[in-house]
Amino acid sequence: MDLSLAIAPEVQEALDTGRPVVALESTVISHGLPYPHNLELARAMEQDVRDGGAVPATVGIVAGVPTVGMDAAAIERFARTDPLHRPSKVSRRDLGYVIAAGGDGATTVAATMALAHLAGVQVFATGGIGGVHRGARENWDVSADLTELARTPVLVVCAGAKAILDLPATLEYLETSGVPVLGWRTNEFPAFYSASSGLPVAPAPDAAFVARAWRAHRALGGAGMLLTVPPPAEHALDRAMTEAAIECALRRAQDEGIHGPAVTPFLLAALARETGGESVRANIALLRQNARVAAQVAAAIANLL
Ligand code: PSU
Ligand code: MN
Repeated sequence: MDLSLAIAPEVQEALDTGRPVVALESTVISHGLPYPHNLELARAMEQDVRDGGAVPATVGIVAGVPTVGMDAAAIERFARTDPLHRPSKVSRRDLGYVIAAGGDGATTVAATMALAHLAGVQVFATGGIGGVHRGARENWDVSADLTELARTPVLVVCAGAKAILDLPATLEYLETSGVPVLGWRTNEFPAFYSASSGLPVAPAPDAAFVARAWRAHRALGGAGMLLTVPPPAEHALDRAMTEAAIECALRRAQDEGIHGPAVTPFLLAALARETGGESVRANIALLRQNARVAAQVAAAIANLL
């Protein structure tokens, strides 16, 4: 079946000539960070990818059109997050609906992977993936990011899973799904706002190594892969303080009856308030670092071919 996918000319040209491309998601713009930090961040990440020698492709549904490589005007519109005009949060299951409805949709990790793969983009940089929520034993809240990693061949560069999640359960899920979890110069799974979680990952020394592991994984029929990058030390948050703020945010989400796709944006906003904006600064710093690492990795993959 045919689907019209809009690929920015610059992105298409890079793909045609085997040059590195890095996909970026739009949920983090429309639902993950407050305005105007989100707009600055979206622009800065594109520049970080360029500085690393790759072409950025911000992904979203723009007026019903799945788009790989959003233009500046679309990115600006997606950053204007007043409740009346905010693009909806689009995960894998929502793609068809938003395309049919002709609206704007900000794509999550899962939906961004799906569109990136369709366009032929192999590397994608984000902040933290969704995962198994705390309390999943009762509420079954497991992000579609995990099922997407199990089926769609895209290498996702991130700072682990958000600390608001159940990290051991998230790693178990990834293991069951055959999703490799590599650590960028670390053997510990990053906890998003801090570098350490006490959980193991397979250390990768450099981009060339990651590229070789990716090629072998793909050749053996594997799908998604994670490269986890510890957040920059100077912006990492104190773990005890973060944990207390998370507990508080989780209680509030429960009291207010927040569920479904609203949970993650609610918790991120609550955490930003609890930490006096520290979590937003940390989030931005690690997103930018991930964009730089992803550009290096995309270049190393292009060099293998
Ligand atoms: N990482 C961030 N901020 C975010 C997200 C990730 O730093 O806003 C978004 C991503 O788009 C991710 C989504 O895919 O949260 C997960 O949502 P859910 O748990 O509802 O699947
Ligand atoms: Mn969920």
